[in-house]
Amino acid sequence: GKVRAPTHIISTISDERGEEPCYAGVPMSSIVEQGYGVGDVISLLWFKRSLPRYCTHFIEICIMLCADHGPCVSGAHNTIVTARAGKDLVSCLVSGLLTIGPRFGGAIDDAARYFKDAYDRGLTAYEFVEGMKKKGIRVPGIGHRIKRGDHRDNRVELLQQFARTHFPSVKYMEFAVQVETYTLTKANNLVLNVDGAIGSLFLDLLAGSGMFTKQEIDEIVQIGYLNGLFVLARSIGLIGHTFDQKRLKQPLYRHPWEDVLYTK
Ligand code: Q5B
Repeated sequence: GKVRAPTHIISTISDERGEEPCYAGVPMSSIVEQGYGVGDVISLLWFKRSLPRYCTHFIEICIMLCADHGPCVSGAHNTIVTARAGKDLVSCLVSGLLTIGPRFGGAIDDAARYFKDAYDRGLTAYEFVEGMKKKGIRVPGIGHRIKRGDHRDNRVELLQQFARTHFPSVKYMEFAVQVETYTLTKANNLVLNVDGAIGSLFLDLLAGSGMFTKQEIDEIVQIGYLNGLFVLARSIGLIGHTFDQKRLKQPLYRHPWEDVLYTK
């Protein structure tokens, strides 16, 4: 019989060889005719399954709420400086994206990992936070440069409100709120931030939707899918900042001397 030469690539999420491209087996015509949204496309290409409408709606809300947070955050700042240096769209975008990490926007996966581990082990918020402190690790998903206990992040409240109305269970979110209640007793800026809200609520989505096995949830959390939501969302804003600077014909950026402490 014929022996198939071993392939160099294995791919399981999409196939463009037939009449029309398919995402996780769903043909493009169905995606359009059935009115799928970007949340459905993310479900197919990232999770390889169609998720219930409340889940895809939640994903879309995350994308919309994280699309931009003004010109002053790390990502937008880098993109603006790069655009003003006359660089092309892709360079402007990636220079902003490269700031996404454990301090800025990229704490969603770690927030999910630590909240899940602590909740599943039955730790109290106090035990969890103090345990992290002993290890010298900042609690991912907690803390913000401008948000405060008395000036909460409205995005967090919107996500929580949606989940309280539509999710079968919000146990991980409730744990994150207990953590926030405790951290706020330490400092007023140690609020549950947008990364922590998405991290904890995505755990609730994974655990409560009945669409994932325990093993699949562990794999998703371990691989780290969730920072992808921030990266994808913020790309929208970073592209916007690039166009904005070019439209405004802004000159090369140079940081003012007065704002630098030159010292030995
Ligand atoms: N302390 C976010 O810090 C920030 C602590 C903590 C225990 C914590 C910090 C942090 C975890 C990472 C995280 C996502 C760096 C943030 C985002 C998207 C965004 C951004 C935007 C958007 C802020 C002062 C004292 C120190 C620290 C202690 C601080 N955080 N202790 N656990 N988590 N969080 N990132 O204000 O005793 O004085 O040494 O790393 O979740 O990125 O809008 O800007 O949409 O674009 O710089 O919303 O919280 O405070 O570093 O001066 O710390 O608080 O140990 O204690 P700050 P620091 P001490 S959302």
